[in-house]
Amino acid sequence: MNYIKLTFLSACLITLVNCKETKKNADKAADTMETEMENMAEPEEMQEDKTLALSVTSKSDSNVKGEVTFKEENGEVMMKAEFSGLTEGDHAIHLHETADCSAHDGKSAGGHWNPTDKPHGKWGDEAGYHKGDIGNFVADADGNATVEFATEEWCIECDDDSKNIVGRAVIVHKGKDDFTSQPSGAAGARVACTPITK
Ligand SMILES: [Cu+2]
Ligand SMILES: [Zn+2]
Repeated sequence: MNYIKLTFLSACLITLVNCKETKKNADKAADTMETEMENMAEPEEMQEDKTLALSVTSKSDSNVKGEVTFKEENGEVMMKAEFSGLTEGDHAIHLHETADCSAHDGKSAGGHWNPTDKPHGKWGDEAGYHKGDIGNFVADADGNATVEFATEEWCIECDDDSKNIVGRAVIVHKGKDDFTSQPSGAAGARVACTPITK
């Protein structure tokens, strides 16, 4: 008796699974495009250690908030930053030499990151520039700004100290970089900071 019951139950179960399988196959066909796209995304996901997502801390009594992401791909590092709480107008953004944002005024991050011992300047200038001299950006009337920057002169955790941005800090200034004043462009107080760490 028990054996018969069990057999019947098994038959039901198999039917159920079969039904499920058929439905699964139909779904699979419909989702072919999606599956293909997922497969294509896989190699990129394997490089996840080459992406840094950082949140800035407000400094010097500012209300600045924001996120900065760095992503290395094919020998290029792309930075994307989004800030809020800024004063309207121009602001300088640099990489400073030390991943330490502990000081109230952000001075613990040190001077501009300058591994190649060049004068301060505008990025790409023949007269020289620091590897941290990203430049200026504009905040809108609401105090929001998006900054995008990409360069092959940086890397994320490579062996070349003149390129590795890990261990540095991102600093946003109250004012504008004049690209000439030494050693840091006279951009004023440091209003946001984040250490670049893994
Ligand atoms: Cu700076
Ligand atoms: Zn500089």
